[in-house]
Amino acid sequence: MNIIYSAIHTQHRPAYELYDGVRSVYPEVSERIEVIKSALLAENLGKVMHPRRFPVSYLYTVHSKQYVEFLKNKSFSLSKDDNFFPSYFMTDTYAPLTKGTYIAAKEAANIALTGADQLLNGQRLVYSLFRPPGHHADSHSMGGYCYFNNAAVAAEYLSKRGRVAILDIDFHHGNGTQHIFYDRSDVLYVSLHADPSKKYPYISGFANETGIGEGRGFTKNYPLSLDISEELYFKKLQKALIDIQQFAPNFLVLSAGFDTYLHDPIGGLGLSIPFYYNIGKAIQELHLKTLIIQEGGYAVEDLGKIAIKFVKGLGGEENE
Ligand code: OKP
Ligand code: ZN
Repeated sequence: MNIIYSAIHTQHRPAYELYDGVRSVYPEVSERIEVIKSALLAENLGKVMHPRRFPVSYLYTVHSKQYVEFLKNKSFSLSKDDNFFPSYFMTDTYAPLTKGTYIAAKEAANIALTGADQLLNGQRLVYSLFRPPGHHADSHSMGGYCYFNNAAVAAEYLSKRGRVAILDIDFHHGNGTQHIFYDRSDVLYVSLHADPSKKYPYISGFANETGIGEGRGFTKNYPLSLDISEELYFKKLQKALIDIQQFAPNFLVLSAGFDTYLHDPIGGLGLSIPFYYNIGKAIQELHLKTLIIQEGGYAVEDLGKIAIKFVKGLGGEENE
């Protein structure tokens, strides 16, 4: 399995987030990605490849030019240790800008696009391994550690060549991804996540959000109770997989967040490390060309073990 990776992510290093206006530790750290990369390599599950550079116009397919330029200019204008909270183009106070934010976020999109390209060139499974994550980033706004919506950029690119299903298994609902494709019938968005009446992003992810206009029926949300068992989680996952099967896509974009893990410091749905094999396996049984897109997961010490199980379930070792 190809693992698309670049060290540029380390340039994005926010000092803190604001929780109800109070500074608190920023869990979306560089080690997350490094730990996953080392673990997958140690288990011989893949080889690292570097991304191509795509023109910035690829971002304009899902984000407004005003938003992209704002982010770029603001980020470049900052000094080395600034941790800036803009008053515009943001949905919450969990996505500060730093000097390296634009370059890292742009590189994340390059990694997602490079992975998508490899699916078009015949790969069955590719892991686009990057940070910052993307699924909370909307067409005009950053939020929840996300700046550019990497899954959406990749899905949009793939949608020119076939039908695309996005399966989002991060602990948090991907409000940005949902919104970007909300009125479209050629890209299905299916998400399993913690009940948004209890957990971030609060504003969306309810079961009655199913799409609009032509997109009606092409958004599916499975909000989950915080004390869900693995057994019930698996049943919900199977429902989500049936939705995808019925849609009969050519490509699967998998927004893979590992913050559903039992010991995750900000998420935590009680899922154990071995259970990620079962999740991966169930998804593999769809037999779709699959692009793994990194979203959340903050239990740094265990992320490597989780990623190994997940990739093994997905059949990553059968690929060279
Ligand atoms: C990003 B992703 C705890 C509050 C956390 C923001 C969550 C962003 C999650 N300090 N709120 O979906 O993993
Ligand atoms: Zn998350």
